[in-house]
Amino acid sequence: MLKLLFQFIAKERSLRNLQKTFPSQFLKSLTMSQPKASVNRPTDISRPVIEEPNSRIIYPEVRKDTKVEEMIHEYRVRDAYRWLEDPDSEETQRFVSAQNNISQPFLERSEEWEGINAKLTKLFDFPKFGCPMRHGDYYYHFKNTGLQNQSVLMQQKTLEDPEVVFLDPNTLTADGTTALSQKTFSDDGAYMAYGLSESGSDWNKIRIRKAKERTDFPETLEKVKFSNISWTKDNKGFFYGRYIDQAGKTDGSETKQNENQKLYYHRVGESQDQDKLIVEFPEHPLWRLQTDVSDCGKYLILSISHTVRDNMVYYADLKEDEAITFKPIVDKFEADYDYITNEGSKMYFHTNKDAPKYRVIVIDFDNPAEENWTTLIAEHEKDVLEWAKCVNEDKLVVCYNRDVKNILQALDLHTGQLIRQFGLDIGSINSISGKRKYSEIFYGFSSFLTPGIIYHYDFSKPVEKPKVLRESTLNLEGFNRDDFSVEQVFYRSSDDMNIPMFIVRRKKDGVEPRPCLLYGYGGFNHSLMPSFFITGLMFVDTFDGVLAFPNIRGGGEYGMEWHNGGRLLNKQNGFDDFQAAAEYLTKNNYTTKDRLAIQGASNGGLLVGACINQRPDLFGAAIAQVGVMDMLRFHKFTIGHAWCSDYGSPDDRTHFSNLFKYSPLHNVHIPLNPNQEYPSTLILTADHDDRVSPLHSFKFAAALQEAVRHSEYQLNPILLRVYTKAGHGAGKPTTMRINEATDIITFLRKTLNVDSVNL
Ligand code: X98
Repeated sequence: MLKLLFQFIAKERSLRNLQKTFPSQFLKSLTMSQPKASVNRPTDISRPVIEEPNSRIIYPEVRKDTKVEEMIHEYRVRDAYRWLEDPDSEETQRFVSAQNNISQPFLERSEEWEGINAKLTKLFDFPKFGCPMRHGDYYYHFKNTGLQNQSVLMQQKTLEDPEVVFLDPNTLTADGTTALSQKTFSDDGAYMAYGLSESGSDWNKIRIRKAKERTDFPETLEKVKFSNISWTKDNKGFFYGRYIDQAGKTDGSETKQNENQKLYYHRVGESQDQDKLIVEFPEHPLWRLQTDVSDCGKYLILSISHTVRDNMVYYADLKEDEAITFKPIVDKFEADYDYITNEGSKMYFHTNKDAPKYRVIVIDFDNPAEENWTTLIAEHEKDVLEWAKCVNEDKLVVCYNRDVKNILQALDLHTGQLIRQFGLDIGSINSISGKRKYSEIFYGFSSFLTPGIIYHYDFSKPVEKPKVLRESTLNLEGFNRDDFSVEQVFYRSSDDMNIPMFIVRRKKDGVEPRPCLLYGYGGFNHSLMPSFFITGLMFVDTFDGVLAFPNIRGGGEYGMEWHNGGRLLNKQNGFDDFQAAAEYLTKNNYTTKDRLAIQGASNGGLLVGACINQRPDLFGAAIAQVGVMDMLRFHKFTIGHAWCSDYGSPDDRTHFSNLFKYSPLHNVHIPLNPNQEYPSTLILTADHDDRVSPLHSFKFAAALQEAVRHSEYQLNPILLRVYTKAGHGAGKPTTMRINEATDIITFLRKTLNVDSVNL
């Protein structure tokens, strides 16, 4: 088989090139309908796994509903697996069981699983810390002793005092599936409003805890989603957003579109039905609302979004016993504006308005016309200004992204002049805490070989250097970080752009090629920064492998131009960049096709899905986690409509035809020669993922398995694993994280051409 593949690799052509050789009519039928041989087979999706002697997997028969066919724009679109969009139907549940009945024996019940799980458990088992935060009379920080399912929020009088448990989510459910999803303290630190999320869902239940007594008020606020919490400075209550009208289930397993978020004010100690409606926009059901109470306490700043980029800004004066009436400051969706702080009516915002690499501007709310806006920190020529935070009365701590490495500085709030540079290794700032009224700050740093360092700096002691307050180190016997190297290379894209890529591997000369894990995201203005990635490190250590992190277009690594270069009608650029990374790694002898695995989650799951359709010849294995796979219908479920800023709307003809070209579900092919064989593919999703509904993975897996079922060229397995009581990723208990990582590494061990195994 391998020899055959090598022969055909000489004739490598992209599938998009290859598609040109087929009549388009034929391609449509490949993607939309199914091979005739299986049309009349009985639906039997509950039978046990059968592995044939040559290891070909017999996939469950999945019903194809040929009646579901629509004309959208001028395209005739069949959707044979539309029925899988109903998470509650018995048939969908049988599909899930049948898929797990294949994937679980292949993964968890294989002989490799236990050993890999034991090593991953050791890798995860080291103490982890969050940044301390000062609120009123106490400091708080998150701590995980190593294998606790959820990190525990600790409270201390001073940084030297003994710590006590303030809130331990592990006590809330035995399996650790209730997570502390957000928390915001009142200005005086007397109360903490906190959100709990169950089974990984985006839904939150808000409760309020007293700092001194460490007990809760009786009320619980429900139907809260995509909301921050902003306390009024009188410490009596806070603003938050809720979807009060959402009917039916709201446990995260539903797919219903989230509409009509409304802003409420909650007074501590009262029940939720007494909450005051502050503002709603019934004529704009998709708008989402976030608020800031200004540092001076006099203004309520309302940020309105309808996608995941660009927001409008309104504000209201907060006067006791007066109605809250908003006035617009920015009334167009054309840029991002993030409130930083204010001095009287002069409001500081972090924005990309006329500044693709971001700047800090000052808007005087008493004189808000755009021509009167001033720039405090001008856009940098090369570096992206990721965020700015006001501390110690008159300082701004700012974080830049320079060629995918973070730079941290303190600037003067009034002049923008540099006050201090905080030296950092190659890596990223993953947390910051500090307040305008306090002189001290804490910041968290991590990188590929650095699990986490918490630094402490006090502006009242300017001659002192930042101190390491806490540092996490791995406990794995025989693992020495000095044995590994991190390098950054720049490779050329197909259209001659320079794409950065981090490469992590054991320092060892002359032992190439090696197994390689290529991880990507490429979207939503999100930068894939050097950070601690346990699955990746496990891959490098266990298989003597290479971990590659390319910063493909669509992300925010070089600001809006980089983002725009890989979104909407340019989305294909990100896929091409990822494929070019694979070619760079094989051409430069880091790896070979049969040792190269790709991995991505969420928008990165889409990346993986698109790439295995377009260039199956490039990869040996693929892991697609919680991916967006149906690009013609993503906007219909939960928060999917908000992603039209990256993907375009399927309701628009031009965008529809662009989406149709790369939508993983609609570009599945039957392998007709060895070059078209799909890599071994593991599709992962979870039953409470209400960010990217599991229906995307279900439909894609069903279409893939159907397409390869009778292909003599497809020996690589295509598996779907659906986790229970889990969501998109945030708040996942450690046990589940370890088990998922074990499934991934087991899959790669079994399917990639790996010759060295260090377990
Ligand atoms: C989202 O969909 C973000 C969703 N989201 C919001 C807002 N708040 C959130 C709070 C917690 C979790 C998610 C939140 O939109 C929000 C609320 C009010 C105003 C503005 C925003 N994202 C994309 C995602 O998850 C990528 C970036 C974040 N995707 C999944 C894109 C494709 C796959």
